[in-house]
Amino acid sequence: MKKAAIALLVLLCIAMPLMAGGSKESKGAAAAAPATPTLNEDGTFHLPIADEKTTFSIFLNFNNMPFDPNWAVWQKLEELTNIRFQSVISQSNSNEDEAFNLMLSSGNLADVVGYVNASDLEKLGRDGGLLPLNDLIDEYAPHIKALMEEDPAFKQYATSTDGNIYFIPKNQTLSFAEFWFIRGDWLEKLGLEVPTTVDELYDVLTAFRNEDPNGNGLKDEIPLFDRAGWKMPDEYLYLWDTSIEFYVRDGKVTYEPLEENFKTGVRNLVKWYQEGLIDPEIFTRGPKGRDTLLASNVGGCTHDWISAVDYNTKLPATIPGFKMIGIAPPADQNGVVKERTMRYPGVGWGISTQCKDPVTVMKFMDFLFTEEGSALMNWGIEGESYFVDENGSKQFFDTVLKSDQTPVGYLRSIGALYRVGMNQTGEYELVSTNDEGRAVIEMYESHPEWYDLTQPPYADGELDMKYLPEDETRYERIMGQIQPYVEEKLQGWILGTSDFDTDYDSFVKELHTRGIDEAIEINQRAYDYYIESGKAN
Ligand SMILES: [Ca+2]
Repeated sequence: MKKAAIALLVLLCIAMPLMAGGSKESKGAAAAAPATPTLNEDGTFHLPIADEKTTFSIFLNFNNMPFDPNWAVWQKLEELTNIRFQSVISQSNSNEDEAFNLMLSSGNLADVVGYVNASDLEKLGRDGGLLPLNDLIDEYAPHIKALMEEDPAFKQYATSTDGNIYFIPKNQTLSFAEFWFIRGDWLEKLGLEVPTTVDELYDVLTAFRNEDPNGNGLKDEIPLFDRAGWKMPDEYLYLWDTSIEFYVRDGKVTYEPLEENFKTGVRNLVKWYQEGLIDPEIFTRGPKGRDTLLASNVGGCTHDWISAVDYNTKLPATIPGFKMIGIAPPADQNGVVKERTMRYPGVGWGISTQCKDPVTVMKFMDFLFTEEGSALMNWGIEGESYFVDENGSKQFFDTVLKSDQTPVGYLRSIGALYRVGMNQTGEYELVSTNDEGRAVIEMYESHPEWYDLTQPPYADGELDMKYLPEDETRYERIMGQIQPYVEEKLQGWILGTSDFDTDYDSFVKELHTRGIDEAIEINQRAYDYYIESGKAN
């Protein structure tokens, strides 16, 4: 939602020409296009998809990686399908939102468009920029169609509140997302137990701060750090069961800054920061923070993806005994253990109304859901990144497992695991991680009660829900006033430039003035819709 406001303003300016120029005509063309079926008569996928080399333009910039047709996986896909995607974003571009808004304001949409935010893609669809894919899926995407029939959650995520499917999501087959990790060797060295509650965590972090676990004689440890601090400034508020977002309690949407837990959480966060338990650069360090802090032997504890244990393979050579261990989420102040982050179907890609041959693109999108397409997107190239062992199981080569990057980082560098519609099987996480990684995955998987499955997907720290079109504009306008304000206030309290208890009442008043009550109502409608559409499937 945060990014949506700017996109919206720009989109309002170009919605008219898009609607006038495109959608109906293209839809008609799609339906009328003479096309061979996607499958051969024996049920195998008909390759190549295009008889001659065909190029489509594409807008995609995942994790600051603009799409690159020269990635090995996409070279292979091109070889198999005769389809090439040419990025409309330059390789040096690192700002996805800016690039997206720029494309919208130019009025020239790429043939294929993927974006970080499902609601922005759906809005683009409703405004006539993306094709409804429902009929195309029906006719030309048998694998996607079958998955939607098998997996109602996948279909629910793909379907906009107007009933149209504007993008093919990334399907995830595992529930776990992030885990808690701590330096196990530091615990041992200081004779400490694994912390199981937020108070015990406080004691352990304090010991990390004061007792020189890295043994260099300097008080240089950064007990708690997070490479997502720049985009999820409230991630540590989860420790006190709160955040700066909406959250559902007993079927009622609440805005957490208005709730009691928020006060407990922020007061503690301020204290932890002041006492040097939290990375002083948490807001600015950026995505490379984990590499830096672990490699320099100062980072102590973090909440992150499984790749945090990859350092156990890489770092002991330079940091003897280095060991990150996975621990259960520390129980909050009420004794409840909860893990807020969960895997959910992710955003994928759609076809713009300016695309001249949507049928061919649809077939390509379907190919990624075949076994062969799935292997490429999850494992990379056979013989280069993986092999099939004598039991018929895929195994990564050391090129992947012992890469200078993390295994996931390596796979992404060849174009696998990109943010497109595909089946993300997650096997790569189990296969590519080490014993510690498998142990923590098993621990979290064996505790489904840590996950609140009644919550809508929690994406990058925000509930990911679909808004009714009439609500969406209003909602984004309100949150455009609230979100930056709250983030700024939180940052000020933590950094100590303003005092939380002095500010709180006027802060709450300001939230009401800026329309938080209406935003809660809109979210309640979105949540009720989420529950209802789930039942309908
Ligand atoms: Ca030290």
